[in-house]
Amino acid sequence: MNVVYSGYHPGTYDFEGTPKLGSRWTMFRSVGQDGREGWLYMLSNLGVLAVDGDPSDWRRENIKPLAKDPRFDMSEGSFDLSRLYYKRVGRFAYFGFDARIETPLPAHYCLAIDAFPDVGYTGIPGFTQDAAGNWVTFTSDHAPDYEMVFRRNSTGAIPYGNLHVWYHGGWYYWGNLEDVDFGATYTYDPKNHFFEFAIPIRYPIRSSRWHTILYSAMIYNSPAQDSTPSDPETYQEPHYGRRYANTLTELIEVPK
Ligand SMILES: [Ca+2]
Ligand SMILES: [Ca+2]
Repeated sequence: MNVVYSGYHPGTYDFEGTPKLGSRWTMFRSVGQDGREGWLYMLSNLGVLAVDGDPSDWRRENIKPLAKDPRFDMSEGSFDLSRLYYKRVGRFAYFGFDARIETPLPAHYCLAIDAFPDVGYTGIPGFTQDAAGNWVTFTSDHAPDYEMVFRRNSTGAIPYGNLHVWYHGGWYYWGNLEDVDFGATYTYDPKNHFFEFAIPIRYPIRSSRWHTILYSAMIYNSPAQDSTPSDPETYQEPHYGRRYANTLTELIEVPK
């Protein structure tokens, strides 16, 4: 289990484990005025979503999808997206989404996040690419400041989940989400066709309001194939290459 630094209070250090298995433990260290220290460990399994690729916990918690797109509206099932779930639990933001795998095609799943007004990536269709090299642009209404990019292989393995940040006019690779500095975790279960991840709320969504859209793409320079929430610029049939570049507009507000 990774351990991440999660806050500082006078006289108290607070650490929290990543929620891979649904459990959560918190470690407190306090130092008294006389210099003596005390430790407290807490473990909780109650009401916590498990990042295990099993969607049943979202149903058990009666969490409705944050965004929807029709199932089977993309002819290539390995790019079809439908339900996107979100729930904040404590210091973590949990996400889950349907990610069908029906053919040996690998895919990128990209979560674009507009966290700050008046700045972010918009791009020029067919000339500029998103953080994953996709021919995807946005409107200035919701220009993303962050992008999480997960690659799913044909076997269902997820070789990486990366965080990119838009900074001073360019995309920069920030790191792998499972690096200890981030303390995030992700899992995909090809039997359930369900992807889950959790990320500490301070990365990268610490602003008071933010909007997001999830889209699928080929792993090599393609437009967005399908998205949730639905976006009219996505496709019903696979499209490849820069001449099919698309501009996504339907970002949805995420409650904090
Ligand atoms: Ca789960
Ligand atoms: Ca769909």
